[in-house]
Amino acid sequence: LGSKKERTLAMIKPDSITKVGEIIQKIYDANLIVTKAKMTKFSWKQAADFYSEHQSKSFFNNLVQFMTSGSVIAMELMGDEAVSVWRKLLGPTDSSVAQKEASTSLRAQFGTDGTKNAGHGSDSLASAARELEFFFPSTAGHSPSSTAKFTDST
Ligand code: DGI
Repeated sequence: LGSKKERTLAMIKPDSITKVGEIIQKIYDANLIVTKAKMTKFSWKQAADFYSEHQSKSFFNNLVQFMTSGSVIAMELMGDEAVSVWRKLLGPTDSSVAQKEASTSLRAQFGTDGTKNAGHGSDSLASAARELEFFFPSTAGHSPSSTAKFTDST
């Protein structure tokens, strides 16, 4: 009754890859479940495509540099209000801001600053659909060809 099951795209960024155990524990503690997972490494183009909405920003190059600096783990999370629950677990975008908050978030615990901030979470259901398709493309064969897809380079 009243539950709103959602899916969202969560990503553990390169600075927090060694914290995967603690992060997945927090996901389950928050009553979300991991329904898909993939450990991979972004090429420059894949990271730039994933963050294309920020391409005109001053921090864009730093962001892509960081996102390609090591492995990431992309996950599909499912549960009630998964989009906002995961964003709340992450905390504020800037880890130094997160560290000043009373409640402990993943970015407060594992992030460093505005760029190295431990994780990513889709900010809406529409973003979640797009970002899940990026990492976990559907095999139905009707997805838009203009959308950059994540494919392993191995
Ligand atoms: O959804 P978020 O990751 O919380 O935030 P966002 O979609 O606005 O930005 C995406 C990423 O870009 C963010 O995780 C880190 C980087 N970023 C955003 N704003 C800034 C930034 N990096 C720096 N250095 N400075 C910023 O103001």
